[in-house]
Amino acid sequence: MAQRTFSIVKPDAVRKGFTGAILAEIDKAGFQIVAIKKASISKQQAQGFYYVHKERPFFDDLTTFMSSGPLVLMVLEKDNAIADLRQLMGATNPANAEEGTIRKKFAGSIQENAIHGSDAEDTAAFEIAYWFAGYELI
Ligand code: 3AN
Repeated sequence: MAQRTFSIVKPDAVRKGFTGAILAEIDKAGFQIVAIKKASISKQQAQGFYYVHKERPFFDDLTTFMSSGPLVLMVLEKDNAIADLRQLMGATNPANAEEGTIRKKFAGSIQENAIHGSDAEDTAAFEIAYWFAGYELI
């Protein structure tokens, strides 16, 4: 059944000019783009988004990085979207990412790793509602 997930082309990938190439990978993998917007977010907005990581040692660096420049926020839809996007992204650390994955091709480091994708149904619902209003998701 069609499922929605939330994704971000992170500031490192936007800065390096990889947005179009990453969107092409997402398109080729069969995802529909339900909603998309380019934005620059504040550190406070990044902290709210990543609050589950607030106790992790990398939280401050991560939220500084995510608010360091424009990014692209997306809601994507396909059958099995959450798991399929995670597979297309590859491992968090690009050094461990499989050949052909977005992180293998475009990520620079474990922090600046090109793309975000929700990891479960409850986080997808939270993340979609955090960045998009209902009227943007028709
Ligand atoms: P994923 O993005 O693969 O779901 P998470 O949820 O464990 O990975 O981590 C969220 C984000 O935090 C990652 N995308 C990455 O940018 C950053 N991150 C995760 N682990 C580390 C780490 N050990 N050092 C620095 N940044 C990290």
